[in-house]
Amino acid sequence: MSEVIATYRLFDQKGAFEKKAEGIALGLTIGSWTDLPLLEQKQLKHHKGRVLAVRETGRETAYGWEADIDIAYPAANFSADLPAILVTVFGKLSLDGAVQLMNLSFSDELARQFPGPKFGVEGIREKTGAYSRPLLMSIFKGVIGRDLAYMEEQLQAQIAGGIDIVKDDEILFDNPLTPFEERVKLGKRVIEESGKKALYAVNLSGRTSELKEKARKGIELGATAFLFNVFAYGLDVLQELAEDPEVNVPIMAHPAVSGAFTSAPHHGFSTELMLGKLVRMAGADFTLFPSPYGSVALERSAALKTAQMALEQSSFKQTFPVPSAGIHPGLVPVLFEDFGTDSIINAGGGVHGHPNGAAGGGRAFRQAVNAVISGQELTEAAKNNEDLRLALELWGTGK
Ligand code: 1AE
Repeated sequence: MSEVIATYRLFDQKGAFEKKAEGIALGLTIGSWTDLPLLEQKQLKHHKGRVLAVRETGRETAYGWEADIDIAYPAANFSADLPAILVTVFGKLSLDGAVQLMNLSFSDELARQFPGPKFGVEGIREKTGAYSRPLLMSIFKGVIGRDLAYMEEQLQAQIAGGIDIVKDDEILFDNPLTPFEERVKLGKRVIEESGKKALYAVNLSGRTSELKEKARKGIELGATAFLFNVFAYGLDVLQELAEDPEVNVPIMAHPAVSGAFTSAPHHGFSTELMLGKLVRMAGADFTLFPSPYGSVALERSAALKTAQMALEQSSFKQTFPVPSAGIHPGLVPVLFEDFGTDSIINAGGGVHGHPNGAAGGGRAFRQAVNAVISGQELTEAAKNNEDLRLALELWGTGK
């Protein structure tokens, strides 16, 4: 049967969870807060949510005892799009105090309605020519209020330092000093002049109704990737872009705003569901999320589960996990240990803040990656690699 199974985390008194689960299964489908005497048996059979499991975890929290419950919702209740699915499984329930939506499992028939990434990990490796190592990504920094000449200098330095992908800062929107189309042209020219296979993810921003046209125009002018603030727009907008055959460049999902839905310990969506599973289904080729040890830290288990959901075996191509924020070369060994080769090391301050500028920052990261691959300690590698030495001196090693 085509259905979606929702896993919730509930908080209540011990032994109260079966009744609560039944209340949710009925309340989010054909029931109400009071008995509806005219419910038909046929309706109940075809449309009521089914409680599949109730697992008390044995943990006591500030909101009471904890339990995870699974409820299956028949696909007959909703249209095959994420807005309808999210409202079905978590609509009014999300407003009802301490409750978390931890995961969603889609039947194959339902999953087939979603695009997944167009390029995924393999496609991005082909585009950048970078195999058997994590990719390196950096972020334009301090660009607001600066002109194209400043961006050009930054882009040249980042690419010269060996960065594979450069992205706009998520807070850089269309503006008179560095308009979208001019940034795209600049990116294309600088990358071509470098002779490298780097990508530049320009921030696709503006009104929702203008995005597709803007994306097409960007591609016509040479855009190689788009950065997209998916949680300010909604997952369905990402899906619309990913499904458009003319939007034939990778899309990078930025986590800005997602914390408003995911960060509370007993409320909202799990991080891994939003930033791992759903952005992948909706078509993101990359997913950025806070690393467990940077400046905007995410709990380690949530960061690891996010990467796992982005990469795990499924009918969709793999989405590249990009643990980010506060990353510097001294963190490369722990990034490797936690996220492995199929991940992207992403840094803004950790590239541009290097004493030898962004080129030095890029080189320091590459030296750190090479050291880890060859089984060398960073402090040992730093003896023969000046940029790495300077980075470690400035930011230290490890978490
Ligand atoms: C979680 C997203 C990180 C991001 O977009 C960003 O701009 C990070 O900057 P740094 O590396 O912390 O300077």
